[in-house]
Amino acid sequence: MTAPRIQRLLLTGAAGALGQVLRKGLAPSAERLRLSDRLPLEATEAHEEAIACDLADKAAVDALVAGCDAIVHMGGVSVERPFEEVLEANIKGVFHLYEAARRHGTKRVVFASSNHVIGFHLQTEHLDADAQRRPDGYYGLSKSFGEDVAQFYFDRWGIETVSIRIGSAFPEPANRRMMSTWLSFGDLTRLVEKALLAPKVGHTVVYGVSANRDVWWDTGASAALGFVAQDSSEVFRAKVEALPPVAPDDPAALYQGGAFTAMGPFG
Ligand code: NAI
Ligand code: 15L
Repeated sequence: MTAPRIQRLLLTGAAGALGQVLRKGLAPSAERLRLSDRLPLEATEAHEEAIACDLADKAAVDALVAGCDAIVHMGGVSVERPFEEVLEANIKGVFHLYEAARRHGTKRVVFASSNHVIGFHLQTEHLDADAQRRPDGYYGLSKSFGEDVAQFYFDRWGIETVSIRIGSAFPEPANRRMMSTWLSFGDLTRLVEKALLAPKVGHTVVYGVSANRDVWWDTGASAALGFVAQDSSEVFRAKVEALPPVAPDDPAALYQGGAFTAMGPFG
């Protein structure tokens, strides 16, 4: 095994579903792994350290980032929620993170963006990373803002980012839409590793998706990082197609963002 090239890697959202996957999967990539979430966490391995932090707290995020040479930013609101919640965790949170990265000289960020940045495109469309953004809610808007913050901090301060528009990262696809959008945990981990270690990424936007039969997204940008998807939703096809059918005019069958396009209003 080659020696890790990152001295101290910060993983936000470490208590979340994908954070728990990456906590294990990224262990070989860094000498030290700093785990953070607003939920309490414990370091259980010699290479780990744990710091609780609310991303909405600018001073706390500044202290959290000190000493880290790279960040995998998975923390925040991960579904459609009222704007005020999304504002604190995702919009202020991503600004606090990059501002801290600038102050502390952090060189590379991997940002968990989402397919909900382009959620209002039809499922019949094939998109590359330059496709018009069509966010499908406050959550998608916050991820779109995060991508803009990443671009700005590269153009102005040279901090490199790979923004991964993650499709659906779950143990297995839960419905017909996810047959196209599914990203296996193994492929997620391999993609994040490449995003952390690939040379000269500037700000690159990639789609995070496995090698599914009917993918809606161009995967050239992730291939350029050296990523090769090893899994496919195809092995789950019979199970998913046994589920009750979805009406053709249901948002779940119409739009790339699926049900997110029809959520809200809140209150
Ligand atoms: P999750 O909801 O399981 O994990 C998010 C974590 O962020 C939680 O542990 C939560 O406590 C933490 N968090 C929330 N607000 C916070 C705050 N203000 N300060 C500090 N921590 C806070 O979500 P999951 O599925 O693990 O997703 C991880 C990231 O990937 C999220 O940013 C999500 O938007 C993104 N993503 C996930 C997809 C998926 O299919 N799982 C698809 C597209 C994007
Ligand atoms: C996301 O961005 C969410 O974080 C996740 O919970 C799923 O809903 C996923 O997108 C999806 O579109 O399937």
